[in-house]
Amino acid sequence: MKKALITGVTGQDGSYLAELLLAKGYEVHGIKRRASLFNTERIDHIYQDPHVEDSRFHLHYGDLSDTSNLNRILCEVRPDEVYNLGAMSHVAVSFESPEYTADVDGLGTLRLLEAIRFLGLEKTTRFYQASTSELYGLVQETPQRETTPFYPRSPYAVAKLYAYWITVNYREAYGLYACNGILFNHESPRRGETFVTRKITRGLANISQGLEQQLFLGNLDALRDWGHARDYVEMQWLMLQQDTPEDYVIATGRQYSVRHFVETAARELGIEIAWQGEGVHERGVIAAIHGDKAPGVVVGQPIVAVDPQYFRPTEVDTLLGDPGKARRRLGWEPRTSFEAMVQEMVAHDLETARRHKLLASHGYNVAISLE
Ligand code: NDP
Ligand code: GDR
Repeated sequence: MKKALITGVTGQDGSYLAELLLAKGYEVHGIKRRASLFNTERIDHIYQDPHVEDSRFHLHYGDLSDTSNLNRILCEVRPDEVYNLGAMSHVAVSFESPEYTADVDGLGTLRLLEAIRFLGLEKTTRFYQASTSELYGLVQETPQRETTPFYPRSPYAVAKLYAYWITVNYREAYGLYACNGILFNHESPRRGETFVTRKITRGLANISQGLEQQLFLGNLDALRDWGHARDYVEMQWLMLQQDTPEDYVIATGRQYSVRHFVETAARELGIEIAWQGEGVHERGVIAAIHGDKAPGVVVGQPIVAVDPQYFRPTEVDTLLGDPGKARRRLGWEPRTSFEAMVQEMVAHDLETARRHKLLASHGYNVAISLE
């Protein structure tokens, strides 16, 4: 039975990857952080009681900033595959906490690689690094492929640049089977609530039920290549199953604006939006309502507004990936269309909003945290 260790197992990708590896018969070990509240919601459905003898899913307390902790976990588990998905992954927050981001996202990767080397596992343990399209930042070529030069535009992207190169260096210096997956944005109903896609689907679903009035966003013109996380974790696994370790871009090859995402999600709720104003004065107003999915709104009501607090000091305006190498070498294709992904996210958040509305109507206090 193969053993895998996943950092960031409690995150969006970690949860889908753990599911995939368990389905493939792996023994899966995940590192979770200690928190004052439970933080395992995304993996609770695959939790296995450690007291049961043939349990194949094990969680370890740990942190990418803690060298001795990582050394000990690696020494105990001796995994065949390590997936380094753990990170402070929010680009805007990285401007607020640049040093922490560098420590966890940059040096955290080095700590794991050093632990593998120190324990003499470099010939037996394969390593996946969660690299990112944010490395391209101020883009030098469109579409972006494996050979496109990097130009990071945030403390997050700069930390990930170090992680990318240290992974390449350990591959070349020590013969470690190590790969960078340069993944473009990928989303799902499990996406963190403060990333723009989930913020939109959750916000509009709440508005549709009358639980919120308005959704405040930053740059509506940003262009992204959005795929589904479930499709992308398959590539993370595939990359570690080849004869030689290589780096791959994972993307859909299609690009949409944040504004288009808002319109698509609204349409799923039966709402047509008309845009008014420009720049920081731009807002989305309900132009028409179809069906009865949005009882909490009326035509003419403004439901989206731009708030400059969500602008970033340096923005990544446009990203569009070329997944040609992944298709040719690994036969990988994204399976979920943009529309199907938005539909799934809206359906999930609408169900939650309806549940909250029902609870509120029975006198329960439902606190909705806004970003
Ligand atoms: P999430 O933010 O959903 O998950 C991040 C995970 O890292 C969580 O489990 C989090 O724990 C954990 N983590 C945060 N800080 C630490 C730390 N100091 N030590 C150990 N673990 C920590 O991210 P995604 O699942 O979306 O992304 C997975 C990886 O892929 C990340 O590295 C991200 O930067 C990268 N990436 C993501 C893309 C995307 O579009 N989703 C695209 C390209 C790259 P907790 O739950 O406790 O917060
Ligand atoms: P990104 O994702 O920065 O690409 O990083 P995010 O969803 O945060 O932003 C995408 C674009 O939307 C614009 N935007 C807003 N973003 C947020 N979060 N909130 C808003 O209100 C808002 N309004 C507009 C942003 O300016 C940006 O242009 C994600 C993360 O998962 C990284 O970890 C990963 O490496 C990259 O994707 C690929």
